[in-house]
Amino acid sequence: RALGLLTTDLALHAPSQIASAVKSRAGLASTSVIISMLEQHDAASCSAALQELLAQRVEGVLINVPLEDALAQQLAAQAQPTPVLFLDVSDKAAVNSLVFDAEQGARLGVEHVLSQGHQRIALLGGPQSSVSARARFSGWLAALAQEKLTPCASEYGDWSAASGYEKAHLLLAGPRLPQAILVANDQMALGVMRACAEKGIDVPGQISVVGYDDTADSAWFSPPLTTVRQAFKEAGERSVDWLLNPPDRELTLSQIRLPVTLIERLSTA
Ligand code: IPT
Repeated sequence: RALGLLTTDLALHAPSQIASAVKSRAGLASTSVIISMLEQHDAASCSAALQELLAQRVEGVLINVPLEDALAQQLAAQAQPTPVLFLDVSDKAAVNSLVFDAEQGARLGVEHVLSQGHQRIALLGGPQSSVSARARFSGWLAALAQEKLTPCASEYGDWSAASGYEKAHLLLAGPRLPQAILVANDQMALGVMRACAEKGIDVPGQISVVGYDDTADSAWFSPPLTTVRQAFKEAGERSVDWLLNPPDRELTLSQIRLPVTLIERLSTA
């Protein structure tokens, strides 16, 4: 048996940890996984990569690529009758999906820093081409607005630690430091902490930093990172289980929303 995994850049920690979980779980079911990695997420590249997987007679395809609703729906139609499960789409997309609750994740981060008494909060979002990055960012704004707050500064990175480092220098350039920075993923948070260290800004003494993902290395950052945990292993496992035993897809769409949790470590106080 074989499944297909169409994934975004595996050099990023989150997609690689999902791929790892998918491989392990499929292995237990004596199923191989054919991985196709996309560096570009345009319609033509996605469609061509999906076609190549289908040509290898996979019995289901998992798509972990940030996709707008229309393109996801188009790819699902292209794969018919092969079942497809999407991991990085909005919950408005009319496709089978298994996604983490971005609104909850954003709210958990905001509530955490507010509970520590911080009000001057800066935001470092992910790339605006990613639906999940946009959902986290708008979730932050909504949670802040509930407390009648707006961010004191905001920037967007590209998920990499390098972009976190670079954008942190902009967020830290104003006359008053933010009291907390909410970051859309742990890799960018790593870059933020490096920028703070270089400027002699103590984390968490002067600034609290909250990440997002809880990838395997985040407990080893210095200081260990407070972050919003997305259980990638569970997501990978459940995706494989779904694809190997899809519900009767003629009847309804499966839209599974996984909860996230706040992991409090030492980068916030
Ligand atoms: C999302 C990660 O949170 C982020 O760090 C980055 O790796 C991104 O993936 C890459 O697309 S998780 C995704 C399932 C929304």
